[in-house]
Amino acid sequence: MTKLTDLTTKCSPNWCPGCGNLAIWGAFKNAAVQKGWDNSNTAIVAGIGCHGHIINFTRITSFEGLHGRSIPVATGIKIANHKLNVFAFTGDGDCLGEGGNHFIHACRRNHNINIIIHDNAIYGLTTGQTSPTSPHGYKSKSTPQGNPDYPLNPLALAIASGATFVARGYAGDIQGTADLIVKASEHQGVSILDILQPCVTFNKELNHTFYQKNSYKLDQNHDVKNKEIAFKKALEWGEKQIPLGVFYETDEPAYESQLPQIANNPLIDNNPERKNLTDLFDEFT
Ligand SMILES: Cc1ncc(C[n+]2csc(CCOP(=O)(O)OP(=O)(O)O)c2C)c(N)n1
Ligand code: SF4
Repeated sequence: MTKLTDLTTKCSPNWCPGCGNLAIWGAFKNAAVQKGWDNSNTAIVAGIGCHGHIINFTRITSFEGLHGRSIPVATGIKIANHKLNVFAFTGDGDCLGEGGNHFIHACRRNHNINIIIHDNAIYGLTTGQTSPTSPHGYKSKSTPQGNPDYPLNPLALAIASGATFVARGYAGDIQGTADLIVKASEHQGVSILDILQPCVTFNKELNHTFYQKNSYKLDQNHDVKNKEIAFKKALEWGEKQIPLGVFYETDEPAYESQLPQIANNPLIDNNPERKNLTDLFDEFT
Protein backbone atom coordinates (compact mmCIF):
# COMPACT_ATOMS: atom_id res chain seq x y z
CA MET A 1 0.00 0.00 0.00
CA THR A 2 1.40 3.37 -0.99
CA LYS A 3 0.99 6.34 1.38
CA LEU A 4 1.27 9.98 0.35
CA THR A 5 4.34 10.35 2.57
CA ASP A 6 6.07 7.50 0.67
CA LEU A 7 5.99 9.68 -2.44
CA THR A 8 7.72 12.78 -1.08
CA THR A 9 11.38 13.60 -1.70
CA LYS A 10 13.82 15.99 -0.03
CA CYS A 11 13.03 18.62 -2.67
CA SER A 12 10.20 21.09 -2.12
CA PRO A 13 8.32 22.18 -5.24
CA ASN A 14 9.76 25.35 -6.77
CA TRP A 15 6.86 25.97 -9.15
CA CYS A 16 5.33 29.47 -8.96
CA PRO A 17 2.45 29.74 -6.46
CA GLY A 18 -0.79 28.89 -8.29
CA CYS A 19 0.99 27.02 -11.12
CA GLY A 20 -1.13 24.20 -12.54
CA ASN A 21 1.84 21.85 -12.17
CA LEU A 22 1.28 21.81 -8.40
CA ALA A 23 -2.23 20.50 -8.94
CA ILE A 24 -1.12 17.88 -11.49
CA TRP A 25 1.51 16.71 -9.02
CA GLY A 26 -1.15 16.44 -6.30
CA ALA A 27 -3.50 14.59 -8.65
CA PHE A 28 -0.77 12.14 -9.69
CA LYS A 29 0.12 11.40 -6.06
CA ASN A 30 -3.56 10.81 -5.21
CA ALA A 31 -3.81 8.40 -8.15
CA ALA A 32 -0.58 6.67 -7.03
CA VAL A 33 -1.96 6.16 -3.51
CA GLN A 34 -5.23 4.83 -4.94
CA LYS A 35 -3.46 2.38 -7.28
CA GLY A 36 -0.47 1.50 -5.08
CA TRP A 37 2.22 2.85 -7.42
CA ASP A 38 5.75 2.90 -6.03
CA ASN A 39 9.34 2.17 -7.04
CA SER A 40 8.64 -1.52 -7.40
CA ASN A 41 5.96 -1.26 -10.06
CA THR A 42 6.14 2.20 -11.69
CA ALA A 43 8.56 4.42 -13.60
CA ILE A 44 8.12 8.07 -14.48
CA VAL A 45 9.85 10.03 -17.21
CA ALA A 46 9.81 13.73 -18.00
CA GLY A 47 11.07 16.00 -20.71
CA ILE A 48 12.70 19.39 -20.18
CA GLY A 49 10.54 22.22 -18.91
CA CYS A 50 8.72 23.35 -15.77
CA HIS A 51 6.59 20.17 -16.03
CA GLY A 52 9.78 18.09 -15.83
CA HIS A 53 10.39 19.11 -12.22
CA ILE A 54 7.61 16.70 -11.23
CA ILE A 55 10.15 13.87 -11.13
CA ASN A 56 12.24 15.73 -8.54
CA PHE A 57 9.32 15.95 -6.14
CA THR A 58 7.96 12.41 -6.53
CA ARG A 59 9.75 9.42 -5.02
CA ILE A 60 9.29 6.97 -7.87
CA THR A 61 12.07 5.72 -10.14
CA SER A 62 12.46 8.38 -12.79
CA PHE A 63 14.42 9.62 -15.78
CA GLU A 64 14.58 13.11 -17.23
CA GLY A 65 15.03 12.88 -20.97
CA LEU A 66 16.32 15.46 -23.39
CA HIS A 67 13.87 18.12 -24.53
CA GLY A 68 11.14 16.43 -26.58
CA ARG A 69 12.35 12.94 -25.73
CA SER A 70 10.27 11.79 -22.77
CA ILE A 71 8.14 9.54 -25.02
CA PRO A 72 10.98 7.50 -26.59
CA VAL A 73 12.54 7.00 -23.15
CA ALA A 74 9.17 5.83 -21.80
CA THR A 75 8.65 3.42 -24.70
CA GLY A 76 12.17 2.03 -24.16
CA ILE A 77 11.47 1.43 -20.48
CA LYS A 78 8.18 -0.25 -21.30
CA ILE A 79 9.76 -2.58 -23.85
CA ALA A 80 12.60 -3.46 -21.47
CA ASN A 81 10.20 -4.17 -18.63
CA HIS A 82 6.60 -4.31 -19.76
CA LYS A 83 5.44 -5.14 -16.23
CA LEU A 84 6.04 -1.54 -15.11
CA ASN A 85 3.40 1.19 -15.21
CA VAL A 86 5.11 3.87 -17.25
CA PHE A 87 4.22 7.57 -17.28
CA ALA A 88 5.70 10.13 -19.64
CA PHE A 89 5.17 13.66 -18.31
CA THR A 90 5.70 16.20 -21.04
CA GLY A 91 4.99 19.85 -21.86
CA ASP A 92 3.10 21.11 -24.89
CA GLY A 93 6.40 22.35 -26.33
CA ASP A 94 8.23 19.19 -25.35
CA CYS A 95 5.54 16.82 -26.65
CA LEU A 96 4.16 18.62 -29.68
CA GLY A 97 7.06 20.83 -30.78
CA GLU A 98 10.46 19.21 -30.30
CA GLY A 99 8.94 15.76 -29.73
CA GLY A 100 6.03 15.91 -32.16
CA ASN A 101 7.27 12.98 -34.25
CA HIS A 102 7.53 10.73 -31.19
CA PHE A 103 3.99 11.64 -30.16
CA ILE A 104 2.51 10.60 -33.51
CA HIS A 105 4.39 7.31 -33.63
CA ALA A 106 3.61 6.40 -30.01
CA CYS A 107 -0.08 6.93 -30.84
CA ARG A 108 -0.01 4.75 -33.93
CA ARG A 109 2.08 1.99 -32.35
CA ASN A 110 -0.14 1.81 -29.28
CA HIS A 111 2.63 1.47 -26.70
CA ASN A 112 1.08 0.70 -23.34
CA ILE A 113 2.31 3.92 -21.72
CA ASN A 114 0.58 6.97 -20.27
CA ILE A 115 1.45 10.29 -21.85
CA ILE A 116 0.50 13.20 -19.59
CA ILE A 117 0.73 16.58 -21.32
CA HIS A 118 1.09 19.60 -19.01
CA ASP A 119 -0.50 21.93 -21.54
CA ASN A 120 0.09 25.56 -20.58
CA ALA A 121 0.12 26.68 -24.22
CA ILE A 122 3.55 28.30 -23.84
CA TYR A 123 7.19 27.45 -23.22
CA GLY A 124 7.22 27.95 -19.44
CA LEU A 125 10.79 27.22 -18.38
CA THR A 126 12.29 29.50 -21.00
CA THR A 127 10.02 32.32 -19.75
CA GLY A 128 6.95 32.33 -21.91
CA GLN A 129 7.52 31.96 -25.64
CA THR A 130 4.76 30.89 -28.04
CA SER A 131 4.33 27.09 -28.29
CA PRO A 132 2.48 24.75 -30.68
CA THR A 133 -0.75 25.07 -28.62
CA SER A 134 -0.67 28.88 -28.20
CA PRO A 135 -3.75 30.51 -29.74
CA HIS A 136 -3.58 32.28 -33.10
CA GLY A 137 -2.75 35.94 -32.48
CA TYR A 138 -1.24 35.21 -29.05
CA LYS A 139 1.32 37.87 -28.08
CA SER A 140 4.47 36.69 -26.36
CA LYS A 141 8.17 37.51 -26.33
CA SER A 142 8.66 35.37 -29.43
CA THR A 143 5.57 36.66 -31.27
CA PRO A 144 5.17 40.28 -30.07
CA GLN A 145 2.95 41.11 -33.06
CA GLY A 146 0.70 38.13 -32.41
CA ASN A 147 1.15 34.43 -33.20
CA PRO A 148 0.84 33.92 -36.97
CA ASP A 149 0.41 30.15 -36.51
CA TYR A 150 -2.79 28.29 -35.69
CA PRO A 151 -2.66 26.03 -32.64
CA LEU A 152 -2.21 22.31 -32.93
CA ASN A 153 -5.01 20.29 -31.35
CA PRO A 154 -3.43 17.50 -29.25
CA LEU A 155 -6.65 15.49 -28.92
CA ALA A 156 -7.56 15.60 -32.61
CA LEU A 157 -3.97 14.75 -33.54
CA ALA A 158 -3.97 11.81 -31.10
CA ILE A 159 -7.26 10.43 -32.43
CA ALA A 160 -6.16 10.86 -36.04
CA SER A 161 -2.82 9.18 -35.28
CA GLY A 162 -4.48 6.05 -33.89
CA ALA A 163 -4.36 6.62 -30.10
CA THR A 164 -6.65 4.23 -28.24
CA PHE A 165 -7.35 6.41 -25.17
CA VAL A 166 -7.72 10.17 -25.48
CA ALA A 167 -8.78 12.46 -22.64
CA ARG A 168 -8.55 16.04 -21.41
CA GLY A 169 -8.43 17.33 -17.84
CA TYR A 170 -8.12 20.72 -16.18
CA ALA A 171 -5.37 20.89 -13.54
CA GLY A 172 -7.46 22.98 -11.12
CA ASP A 173 -9.90 20.07 -10.82
CA ILE A 174 -7.52 17.87 -8.82
CA GLN A 175 -9.97 15.04 -8.17
CA GLY A 176 -11.16 15.01 -11.79
CA THR A 177 -7.54 14.94 -12.98
CA ALA A 178 -6.66 12.12 -10.56
CA ASP A 179 -9.64 10.13 -11.86
CA LEU A 180 -8.47 10.61 -15.45
CA ILE A 181 -4.91 9.55 -14.55
CA VAL A 182 -6.33 6.36 -13.00
CA LYS A 183 -8.49 5.68 -16.08
CA ALA A 184 -5.51 6.30 -18.37
CA SER A 185 -3.41 3.85 -16.37
CA GLU A 186 -6.09 1.17 -16.53
CA HIS A 187 -6.27 1.39 -20.32
CA GLN A 188 -4.25 -1.30 -22.15
CA GLY A 189 -2.48 0.67 -24.86
CA VAL A 190 -1.36 4.22 -25.32
CA SER A 191 -3.18 6.80 -23.18
CA ILE A 192 -3.06 10.47 -24.07
CA LEU A 193 -4.14 12.82 -21.30
CA ASP A 194 -3.94 16.50 -22.19
CA ILE A 195 -4.17 18.54 -19.00
CA LEU A 196 -5.00 22.24 -19.28
CA GLN A 197 -2.36 23.65 -16.98
CA PRO A 198 -2.41 27.38 -16.28
CA CYS A 199 1.03 29.02 -16.26
CA VAL A 200 0.06 31.85 -13.93
CA THR A 201 3.31 33.73 -14.53
CA PHE A 202 3.61 33.90 -18.31
CA ASN A 203 0.24 33.02 -19.81
CA LYS A 204 -2.20 35.61 -18.54
CA GLU A 205 -4.95 34.60 -21.00
CA LEU A 206 -5.37 30.87 -20.38
CA ASN A 207 -5.60 31.20 -16.61
CA HIS A 208 -7.64 29.42 -13.94
CA THR A 209 -10.58 31.84 -14.32
CA PHE A 210 -10.70 31.23 -18.08
CA TYR A 211 -10.82 27.45 -17.69
CA GLN A 212 -13.25 27.53 -14.78
CA LYS A 213 -15.61 29.70 -16.84
CA ASN A 214 -15.31 27.87 -20.13
CA SER A 215 -14.76 24.18 -19.45
CA TYR A 216 -17.47 21.59 -18.91
CA LYS A 217 -17.50 17.84 -18.34
CA LEU A 218 -18.50 15.58 -21.22
CA ASP A 219 -21.96 14.16 -20.81
CA GLN A 220 -22.18 10.76 -19.10
CA ASN A 221 -23.85 9.48 -22.27
CA HIS A 222 -20.93 10.57 -24.46
CA ASP A 223 -20.08 7.51 -26.57
CA VAL A 224 -16.33 7.01 -26.07
CA LYS A 225 -16.28 4.29 -28.74
CA ASN A 226 -17.48 6.63 -31.48
CA LYS A 227 -14.40 8.05 -33.19
CA GLU A 228 -16.29 10.56 -35.30
CA ILE A 229 -18.07 12.11 -32.32
CA ALA A 230 -14.82 12.08 -30.33
CA PHE A 231 -13.11 13.94 -33.17
CA LYS A 232 -15.90 16.54 -33.36
CA LYS A 233 -15.75 17.03 -29.60
CA ALA A 234 -11.97 17.40 -29.79
CA LEU A 235 -12.43 20.31 -32.22
CA GLU A 236 -14.74 22.16 -29.81
CA TRP A 237 -13.08 25.17 -28.18
CA GLY A 238 -14.39 28.56 -27.09
CA GLU A 239 -16.68 30.32 -24.68
CA LYS A 240 -18.20 27.65 -22.41
CA GLN A 241 -17.13 25.12 -25.02
CA ILE A 242 -14.09 23.31 -23.68
CA PRO A 243 -15.01 19.68 -22.97
CA LEU A 244 -13.20 17.67 -20.28
CA GLY A 245 -13.20 13.91 -19.76
CA VAL A 246 -12.55 10.80 -21.83
CA PHE A 247 -13.20 11.60 -25.49
CA TYR A 248 -12.24 8.29 -27.03
CA GLU A 249 -11.36 4.78 -25.93
CA THR A 250 -11.06 1.59 -27.92
CA ASP A 251 -9.48 -1.84 -27.43
CA GLU A 252 -6.56 -2.74 -29.66
CA PRO A 253 -3.59 -4.96 -28.83
CA ALA A 254 -0.82 -2.97 -27.15
CA TYR A 255 2.55 -2.89 -28.91
CA GLU A 256 4.31 -4.86 -26.18
CA SER A 257 1.71 -7.63 -26.25
CA GLN A 258 2.62 -8.28 -29.88
CA LEU A 259 6.28 -8.96 -29.24
CA PRO A 260 6.77 -12.71 -28.79
CA GLN A 261 10.24 -12.09 -27.35
CA ILE A 262 8.74 -10.57 -24.21
CA ALA A 263 5.35 -12.24 -24.08
CA ASN A 264 6.27 -14.43 -21.12
CA ASN A 265 9.26 -12.66 -19.66
CA PRO A 266 10.26 -9.02 -19.45
CA LEU A 267 13.47 -8.40 -21.39
CA ILE A 268 15.32 -7.48 -18.20
CA ASP A 269 14.71 -10.99 -16.82
CA ASN A 270 16.55 -12.57 -19.74
CA ASN A 271 20.12 -13.55 -19.02
CA PRO A 272 22.09 -10.51 -20.21
CA GLU A 273 25.29 -12.56 -20.50
CA ARG A 274 26.91 -11.77 -23.83
CA LYS A 275 26.48 -14.63 -26.26
CA ASN A 276 29.36 -15.80 -28.41
CA LEU A 277 28.52 -14.54 -31.90
CA THR A 278 31.55 -16.00 -33.72
CA ASP A 279 29.61 -18.75 -35.47
CA LEU A 280 26.99 -16.28 -36.63
CA PHE A 281 29.62 -13.90 -38.03
CA ASP A 282 31.42 -16.80 -39.69
CA GLU A 283 28.21 -17.87 -41.38
CA PHE A 284 27.57 -14.46 -42.96
CA THR A 285 31.09 -13.17 -43.68
C1 LIG B 1 16.54 20.68 -28.24
C2 LIG B 1 16.25 21.78 -27.28
N1 LIG B 1 15.65 22.89 -27.73
C3 LIG B 1 15.36 23.90 -26.88
C4 LIG B 1 15.70 23.79 -25.55
C5 LIG B 1 15.38 24.91 -24.62
N2 LIG B 1 14.20 24.66 -23.83
C6 LIG B 1 14.26 24.12 -22.59
S1 LIG B 1 12.79 24.02 -21.84
C7 LIG B 1 12.02 24.69 -23.20
C8 LIG B 1 10.56 24.97 -23.23
C9 LIG B 1 9.74 24.00 -22.48
O1 LIG B 1 8.38 24.21 -22.79
P1 LIG B 1 7.34 23.06 -22.55
O2 LIG B 1 7.82 21.79 -23.10
O3 LIG B 1 6.01 23.53 -23.02
O4 LIG B 1 7.37 22.90 -20.96
P2 LIG B 1 7.00 23.90 -19.78
O5 LIG B 1 8.27 24.57 -19.38
O6 LIG B 1 5.98 24.87 -20.28
O7 LIG B 1 6.49 22.98 -18.73
C10 LIG B 1 12.94 24.98 -24.22
C11 LIG B 1 12.59 25.58 -25.52
C12 LIG B 1 16.32 22.60 -25.12
N3 LIG B 1 16.62 22.41 -23.83
N4 LIG B 1 16.59 21.62 -25.99
S1 SF4 C 1 6.74 29.66 -15.14
FE1 SF4 C 1 4.62 29.00 -15.43
S2 SF4 C 1 4.71 26.79 -15.80
FE2 SF4 C 1 6.68 27.43 -14.90
S3 SF4 C 1 6.44 27.12 -12.69
FE3 SF4 C 1 5.88 29.25 -13.10
S4 SF4 C 1 3.66 29.21 -13.43
FE4 SF4 C 1 4.40 27.12 -13.61
